[in-house]
Amino acid sequence: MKTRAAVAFEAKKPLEIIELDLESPKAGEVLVEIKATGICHADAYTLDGFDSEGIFPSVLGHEGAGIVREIGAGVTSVKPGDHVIPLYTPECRQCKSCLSQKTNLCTAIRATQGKGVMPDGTSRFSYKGKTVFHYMGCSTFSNFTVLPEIAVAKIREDAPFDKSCYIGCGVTTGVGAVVNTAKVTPGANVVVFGLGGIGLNVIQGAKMVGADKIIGVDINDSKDAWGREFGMTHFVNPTKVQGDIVQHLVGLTDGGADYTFDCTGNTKVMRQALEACHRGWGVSVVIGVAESGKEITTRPFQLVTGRVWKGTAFGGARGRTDVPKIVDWYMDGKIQIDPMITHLLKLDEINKGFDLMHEGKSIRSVVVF
Ligand code: NAD
Ligand code: DAO
Ligand code: ZN
Repeated sequence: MKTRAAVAFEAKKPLEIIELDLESPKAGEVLVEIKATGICHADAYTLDGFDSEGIFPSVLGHEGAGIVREIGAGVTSVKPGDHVIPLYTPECRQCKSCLSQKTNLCTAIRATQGKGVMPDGTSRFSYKGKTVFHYMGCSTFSNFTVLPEIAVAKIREDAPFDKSCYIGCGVTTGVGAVVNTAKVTPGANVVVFGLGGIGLNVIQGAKMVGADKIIGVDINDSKDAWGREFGMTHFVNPTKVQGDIVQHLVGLTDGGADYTFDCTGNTKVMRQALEACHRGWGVSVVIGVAESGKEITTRPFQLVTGRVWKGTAFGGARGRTDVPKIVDWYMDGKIQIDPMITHLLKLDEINKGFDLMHEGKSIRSVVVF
């Protein structure tokens, strides 16, 4: 079949909207009609050439929602007509990682996904007879895409696609980091560094679980109002603090935060986040993805004295199990998504979505097919 898609032919060039050839799903795969897709930093990171493992030409996009249109042989967990969210972190429920119940980092299709191909080692996309590669196993910048069955979460049918797509990455990453990775407890003091599309979701996750102080830290004053909309109780702009930002936050939290989150990807901020934790028990979670080659440092005594440094991918969520629950939280009004979708675009306008992100003018731009 043919599918309209925004294709990344090479790094640092705008996406080209063209018609691609798409093969039918093979055994264990499903064809999904993508109804909406968010534009996330990882897509920009790859398109801007920062991802040393970026593969071109490819169909980017990993934050989508759509409808199953066809299933390959042996597919049993979804059927045509089911509404789904593609998962860049699949859940096979059979590999060592899935069975451990200690991580969401399923390894079933890890090797081939990283090479831009389906589990059988080939791509379903092509253009003029030449291979076009998949991206993060999702390729949601195409109106139709093929995914492994284990990489789709079946969701309720009354959830609007232009909002639920954000659960495919940003919402689950932020809210999941609070609920699954940090396991923030009611009454806790929380500090969130970086109030973009991820940090705001950490804030609303912290509010949902009953945190007491929720302190947002951002160098951009316009994030003060954004944070408060989702439950932030205090705002700190580090560029306007007299003296050391860590000491300032330790003062605000009676000796240090119970939980801190880095949502900037800046390794200096990651250190501040760790050191702003309370001695003896504070937990700092790295969510931000740093530029390749960057390293984190702190004095080991910070860890000897009981602070815990950990990280999270996709909010520690087991996609097929947890994503439908997060959709329920949204539909039940426990979390908000609508105000964070700042721009709705057509596929032809997708490059504008990247511009808005780079200019810091959007929280989330969503392309609707
Ligand atoms: P964003 O650019 O929208 O937000 C980042 C925010 O950090 C901005 O508001 C910016 O003003 C602020 N900031 C920058 N420097 C700062 C500093 N020194 N101190 C305080 N604030 C500062 O980005 P986003 O979409 O929210 O994503 C945040 C990070 O999360 C990115 O690195 C992204 O790649 C990563 N991410 C990780 C996962 C995961 O699974 N771990 C998933 C999605 C995104
Ligand atoms: O299983 O080894 C692995 C890799 C899992 C990929 C997790 C990606 C987390 C960062 C995503 C950035 C934005 C989508
Ligand atoms: Zn698995």
